[in-house]
Amino acid sequence: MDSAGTTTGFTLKGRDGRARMGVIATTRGEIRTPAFMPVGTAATVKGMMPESVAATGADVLLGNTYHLMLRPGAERVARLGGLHRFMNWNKPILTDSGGFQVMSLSSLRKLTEEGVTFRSHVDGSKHMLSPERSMEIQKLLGSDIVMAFDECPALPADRKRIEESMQLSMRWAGRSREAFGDRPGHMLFGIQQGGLERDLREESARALTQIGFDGYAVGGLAVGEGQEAMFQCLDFAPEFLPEDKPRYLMGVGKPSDIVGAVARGIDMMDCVLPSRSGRTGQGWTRRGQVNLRNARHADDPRPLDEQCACPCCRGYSRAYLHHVVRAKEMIAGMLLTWHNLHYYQELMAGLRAAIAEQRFEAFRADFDAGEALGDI
Ligand code: PRF
Ligand code: ZN
Repeated sequence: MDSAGTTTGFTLKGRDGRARMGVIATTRGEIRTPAFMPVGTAATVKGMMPESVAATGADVLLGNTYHLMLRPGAERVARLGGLHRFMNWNKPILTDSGGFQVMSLSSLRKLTEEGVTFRSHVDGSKHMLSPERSMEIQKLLGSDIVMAFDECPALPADRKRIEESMQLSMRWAGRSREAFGDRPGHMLFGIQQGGLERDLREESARALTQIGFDGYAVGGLAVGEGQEAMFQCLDFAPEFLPEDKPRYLMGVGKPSDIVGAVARGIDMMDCVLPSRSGRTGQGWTRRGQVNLRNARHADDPRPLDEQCACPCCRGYSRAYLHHVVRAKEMIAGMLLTWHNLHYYQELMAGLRAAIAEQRFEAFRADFDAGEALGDI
């Protein structure tokens, strides 16, 4: 309970090895952790009605400062009652702060101590983001969990570049905290940077902890280093962060990345993979990735995943999915996105139950065996 009587915050409910299970309370409902957040970049999870996203079991969505400031504009969303009302999603929303997307999507970027100026990838118009403006936009959107404004170099990068970038992000984290102020019922997360370097991850965690946040993200991973290097970094990076606050691994990942990250003490993740790959004909199952474009599915009456209770698997055959993927019908992306998000949420529910019941390693062995078997 904070001074305004609002109950927000993280309760750790169970552990198994380094894996953790808990709940984040927000004013718009609980987020069960480990949590996977579907990505709703442009005020929509592409191809899904919000009630369908909720039906997959998602407790929280991710929104993007960068995209929404460009189109339709944060002030407009605020006039229309905020992002929840605008997109008809009444559960919690976490918004990313924009720095990472500016670096990967916009053109003519200029990075200074103050912030970053850039041109929109939509219409070439000129914009500015700084810690202060990012906090203002995320407030206009009405985000429940606000991310600090940071910067993240693509890997590989030399140590000097990673160190200077991390230190800039830590100064921006201080300015983000200052600009966010005291907003009962809303949480602010800091973002650890430092590439794959142990001492820089430690320095970053110390700087963030000193500022003090409601949660802590591990940023700067899944940017080209590969799973093995990412896991090596996750063997130390999360443990520098406070134990009693949620830890969020940004932009990860495929199901095996998620299981490996949870094993290493991560509580939250987000990724476009289940939704984006659904739109290109990919299904994710207990037996790994299935490409529905493949001719072997053309006469197959079985569902994509025999064990799945989602509307796609209950109502449609692989043959049908193959047909609508090939014919580029909208329902292909809709059904596969639904299945993929459902599969991801089932995976998270399985992880949470396994941690609660102290059988995480058995769950992980089963998961690995399923992926190793492959689709048959
Ligand atoms: N910072 C922010 N958003 C992000 C990242 C980051 O480092 C990543 C890295 N995987 C994804 N999204 N602000
Ligand atoms: Zn399914």
